[in-house]
Amino acid sequence: MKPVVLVTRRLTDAVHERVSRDYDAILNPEDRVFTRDELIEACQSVDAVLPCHSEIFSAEVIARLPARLKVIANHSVGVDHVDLAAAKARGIVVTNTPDVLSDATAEIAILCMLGAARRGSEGDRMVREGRWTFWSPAFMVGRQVSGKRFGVVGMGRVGQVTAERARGFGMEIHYHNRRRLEPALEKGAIFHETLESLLGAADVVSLHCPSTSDTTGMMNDAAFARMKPGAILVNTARGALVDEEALVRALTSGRLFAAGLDVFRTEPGGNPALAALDNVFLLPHIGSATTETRDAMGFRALDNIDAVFAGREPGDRVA
Ligand code: 8YV
Repeated sequence: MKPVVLVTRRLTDAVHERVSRDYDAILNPEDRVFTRDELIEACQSVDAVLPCHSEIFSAEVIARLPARLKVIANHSVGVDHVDLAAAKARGIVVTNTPDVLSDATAEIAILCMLGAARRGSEGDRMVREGRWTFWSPAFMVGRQVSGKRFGVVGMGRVGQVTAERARGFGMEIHYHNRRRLEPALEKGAIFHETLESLLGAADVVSLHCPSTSDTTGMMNDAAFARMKPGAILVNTARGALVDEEALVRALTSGRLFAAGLDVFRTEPGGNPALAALDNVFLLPHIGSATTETRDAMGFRALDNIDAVFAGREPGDRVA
């Protein structure tokens, strides 16, 4: 008898094929979003679940999972939607999908940076809505990022790849991280021991750290006040890192030139107060949304499930 694996969301055909070949797979081709109770119910008869960050495994949900469920193999690098302590306490293995989405997410971070710096949303809307009736050299002037300072908050895998892309624009890399990186990984980037120090130095601040109790709301009024006047904020990590009301204040007061955001406190949906501003470039949480990366994330999650059922330690265990 093959283990039963629940795939909560619609993944790529290649991933569906592999999971259906190797397991007794329960798929969701219509991509229906489970309510909390439906998620608990759907998990009752499975040995493994392969969820996305859209399925919240709170302590309460985890308490109601069946004893047969061995692994929550997330299709995401972020695991803030899973109460890791609760899973660990119940002996449920939790894994994520690092590395494979770093390139795709770095591309989106650069898109957000450029979209914000060069007023991408404003220009796109003007042309699209037939409001482009005037041109002048003084028109739609933005910020050039070439040669400026790119500040990375959280120099993990995604942060490092994004820094590498920013180097391509001749940007000087600054970063803040819990630990200083080895010189081989640092590649000349300037380490800031405190977030405050980084914020005061960077022309673009790009968030790449996980959302934890320590980082929630870290970009607040005080943080924006420390940023260089006219700086740019990029967030492709988690909406919870940013106090969005404080960000609206920083963007309307002119303290920040612009922001490029792929993630929000409320998803799906975003924040209407941010959406009302011209100087925000917005995307709907698509950092890892490329065919290559979606395949790789699904395969990586399946590698982790394979390991658990083969009695091996999964490569990407986080609990
Ligand atoms: C995914 C993400 O789009 O990996 C993460 O943490 O937020 C995104 O890459 C999403 O989680 C897909 O399941």
